[in-house]
Amino acid sequence: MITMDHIVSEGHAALRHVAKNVDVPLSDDDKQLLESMMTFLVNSQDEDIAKKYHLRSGVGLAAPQLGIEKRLIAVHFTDAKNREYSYQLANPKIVSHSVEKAYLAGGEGCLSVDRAVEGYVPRYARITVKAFNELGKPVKLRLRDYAAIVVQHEIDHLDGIMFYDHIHKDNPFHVPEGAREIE
Ligand code: K1U
Ligand code: NI
Repeated sequence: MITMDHIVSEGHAALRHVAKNVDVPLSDDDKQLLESMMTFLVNSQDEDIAKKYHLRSGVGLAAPQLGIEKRLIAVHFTDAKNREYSYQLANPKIVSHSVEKAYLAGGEGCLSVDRAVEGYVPRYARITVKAFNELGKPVKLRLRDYAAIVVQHEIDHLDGIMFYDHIHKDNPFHVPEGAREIE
């Protein structure tokens, strides 16, 4: 079972490397890894389990956060419209995106960052992602707003990018022209 002990923190090289694509069909090891990443997210959102195992709550996790440099991510959350997003993805790729940007009003956090980092993190408001699911089936996801932001945060982990790399250096609360705030 994945716990916080398995999650690497800032300073670990895996968080700054470009991760490698995995073979499709997925190996049993990669399938198992995706499944345990999803179980971590589900557990982390369960008050009792999270308390028992000292888990920080997460909506997404990328393999490099476990020190594993593979292009695998899991996301699990509901958006403001109560739509559920629960995906295990291999080799995710943003194939198109909006010009419009969006950012979370409260900024972003990261399970690999044990400190609060203030500032807006502008990202594409809408993205289309191609990937393979846990069964090795190709999937195409059209995501917007919060869902688009979470998936971009996770794909960034596969490219060695941390959320604060996107924060304006001189004015962390700078709003790029036309960017939309998401509550
Ligand atoms: O990748 C990670 O470190 C997980 C991170 C993902 C993320 C955070 C903020 C914006 C986009 C993506 C987290 O899940 S931090 C925890 C979090 O945002 C959250 C947890 C429970 C409920 C609601 C949000
Ligand atoms: Ni993160």
